Amino acid sequence: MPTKAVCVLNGEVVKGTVFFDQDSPDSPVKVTGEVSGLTKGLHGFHIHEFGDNTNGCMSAGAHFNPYQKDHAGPDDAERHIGDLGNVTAGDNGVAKVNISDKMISLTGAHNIIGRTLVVHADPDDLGKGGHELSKTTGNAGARLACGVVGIAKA
Ligand SMILES: [Cu+2]
Ligand SMILES: [Zn+2]
Repeated sequence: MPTKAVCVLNGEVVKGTVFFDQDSPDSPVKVTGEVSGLTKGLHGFHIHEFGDNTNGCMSAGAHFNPYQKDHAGPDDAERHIGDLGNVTAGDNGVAKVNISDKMISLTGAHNIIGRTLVVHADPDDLGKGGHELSKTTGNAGARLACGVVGIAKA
C-alpha cells in the first residue's frame, strides 16, 4: 500500500511541489510543500475528481465528492472529500503548505492518488460566502495550477 504521494503543480506562473504522507490507512494525511507565483493572501486548494489534464486544469472536473455533499471547509463534518480549504501566500507569493487532513486518504474509498490537486486564484469561502458558487466550489475562481497526485517512493 502506498503511504507517500507527490504532486507537481504546473501553471503558467504558479508552480509547486506538494507531498502527501499517511502512516496507516486510518491516519490523517499530512500535506506539506510549497507553492510559488501566487498573489498575497488565500487561495483555494482542492482535490478534483479526475487525474485528467488533457485540457489543462479544466479537465480535472469538479471537487472529489463521492458522497454528493455540499462544498465546505476542511474542518466541517459534511464536505467534499477534496475540500482542503486554502493555502496562504505571503508578500513573496509563496505559500507554505502544512495541512493534516482526516478525510482524504492514500488508500480505500477516499484515495486521492490519480486525482488532481488544484490551486485557485481566489480564496475558498468554505461554503459560507453566500455566493451562488459557495456550495459547489467555494467561489475560488480560476485554476492557476494543477497536477496529478502520484505514488511516491516510500
Ligand atoms: Cu478546486
Ligand atoms: Zn468542494
